[in-house]
Amino acid sequence: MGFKTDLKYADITPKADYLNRRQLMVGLGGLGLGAIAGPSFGAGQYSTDEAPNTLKEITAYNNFYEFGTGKEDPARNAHTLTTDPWSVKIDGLVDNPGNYDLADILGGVDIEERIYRFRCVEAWSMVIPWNGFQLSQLLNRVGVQSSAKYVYFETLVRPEEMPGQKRAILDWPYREGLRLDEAMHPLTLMATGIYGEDLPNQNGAPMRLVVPWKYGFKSIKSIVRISLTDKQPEATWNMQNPREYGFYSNVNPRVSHPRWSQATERKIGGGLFSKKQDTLMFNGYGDEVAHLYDGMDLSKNF
Ligand SMILES: Nc1nc2c(c(=O)[nH]1)N[C@H]1C(S)=C(S)[C@@H](COP(=O)(O)O)O[C@H]1N2
Ligand SMILES: [Mo]
Repeated sequence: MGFKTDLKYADITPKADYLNRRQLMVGLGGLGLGAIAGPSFGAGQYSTDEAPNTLKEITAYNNFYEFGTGKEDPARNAHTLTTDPWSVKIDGLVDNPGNYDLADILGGVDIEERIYRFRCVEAWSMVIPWNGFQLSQLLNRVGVQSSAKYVYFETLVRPEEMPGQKRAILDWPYREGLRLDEAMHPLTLMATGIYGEDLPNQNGAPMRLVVPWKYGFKSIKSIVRISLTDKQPEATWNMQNPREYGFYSNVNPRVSHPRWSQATERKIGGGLFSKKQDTLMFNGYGDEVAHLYDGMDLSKNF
């Protein structure tokens, strides 16, 4: 039959490609062309040249259900969280499992600035200048065993300091997971700061994941456990409502959420009358990540 039932990234590349070239200064640093690329902040090979949101916007409008479900709740409530001392249990299919002190983790990685687009599944977005390290650096250090296929992450459970956890809004701890190749991708960041300052509590202090081509809920905050597994791990929103939230949850303007379109998004901070902007395939990171999903049908939510 002449009907095309599957949709692959190549079918939709021209537009995504064009937008991508414009918005990502891919490789400029490596080629030494940074100087003639015009004004740019960040200028790393993975940073967007779009204007970042203000620190106020980034820290006043959050999703962090451990501190309440309202967008202003995290800014109001997250001051109660103690982030020092902080340790992360790294276990599962690794050569060097253990409880790693935050300082120990930070001592073995390179902190960079990454200005990333950030797209929530609720159809709002921001541009955020993170500081952090490539997750691959930490994983390489602890030694991923060849049988590992996925990485699992957990947020702290401490209801005395996280008032949202006194109610079973979600099945705590907040959990997330990535396929190992996604976790090892150079775009995948463990963020420890914003605008050169320590990460504010409401943004997931002291260490949170940032996966810019996926919907924001994959970017789990205040991480206390990283586990290498050979089975697809549990993920909070996927478990809560698998029909609405897939395990992969790559940003995809062509696949509507069952209750709203994902074709456009509202950039926070644009004001009451700001126009919505088009949502980009893989949130604009298609050139970098589309190959991870070769053979997968992108006309479906998964
Ligand atoms: N532990 C935890 N991590 C979380 C969430 C949460 O409720 N708890 N919310 C997610 C969602 S839905 C989004 S959009 C982002 C929001 O990150 P931001 O507040 O730094 O913008 O965090 C994600 N990580
Ligand atoms: Mo979100």
